[in-house]
Amino acid sequence: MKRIQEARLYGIVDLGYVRAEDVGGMTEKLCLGGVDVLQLRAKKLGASDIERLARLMLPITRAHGVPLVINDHLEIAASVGSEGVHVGQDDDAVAKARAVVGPECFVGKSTHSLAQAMAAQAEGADYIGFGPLYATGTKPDYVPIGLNDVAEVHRRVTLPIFCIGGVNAERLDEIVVAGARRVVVVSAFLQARDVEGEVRALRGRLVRDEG
Ligand code: 3NM
Repeated sequence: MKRIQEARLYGIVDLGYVRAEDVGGMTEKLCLGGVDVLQLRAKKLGASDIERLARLMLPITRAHGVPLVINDHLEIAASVGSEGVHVGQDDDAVAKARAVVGPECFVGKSTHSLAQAMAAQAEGADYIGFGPLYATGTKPDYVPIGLNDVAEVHRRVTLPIFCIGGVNAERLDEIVVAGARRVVVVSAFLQARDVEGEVRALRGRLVRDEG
C-alpha cells in the first residue's frame, strides 16, 4: 500500500461528475493512470449509498495499492475500514475523526489559509489540503486563495500539503514553480476524454519537474 507521506498526486471520485454506475470504472482508470491516493466524495448522496460505493471502490484501490479516503463520513470510514478519512474546517475535526476511525486510519483536513494550515498541523492532521488555488466549479462557494502563500505554507508546515482547486495540466507548471510538491486534481481528470492518459501525463510531469 502506498503511504500518504510519499503521495504526490491525489485524485477524487466526486459524484458531482461521476454517475454512481460509473464509479468502479472511473476508480480503475484513475488507479491505472497512477494516482497515489484516491478519495470518495459525494456531497449529495445518503450514507448508505456512499458506503456501498466505498465497498465497491475498496477492492479496486487495494489491488493497485492506493489508499482510499472517505470524505466527511467518519462512520463509513470506520465501518468499511478505509485507509483514510478527510474532514473540513471544524475546530476539533481531527480529534473527533480519530476518536471514530481509530489509529490505523489517517486523517486529512481542508485548509484555506496559512493560519488554518498551521492550526491543522497543531491539531494533529496527517496531511492537509490547501486551496482553492483557483476558482473552481467543484467547490463554487469558496474564494480562491491564489499562489502567493504556497511557498510559505511549505516553509511553515511539515505535513504533506496537497494543493487543490482548479489544478489542471495547463496550470501545473506555475503551481509547481510557486512551490507545490503535491496536488489534488478533480474535474480535470474526471472530465478528461482519456482519463488514464491524463492522469499518467500529469503525474509524469509532477514527478519529473521536482525529481
Ligand atoms: N476542496 P477541481 S477545492 C474538493 O480548497 C475541493 O478545500 C477544495 O476540484 C479546497 O480540481 C476543491 O475540480 C475542488 O477544482 C477541487
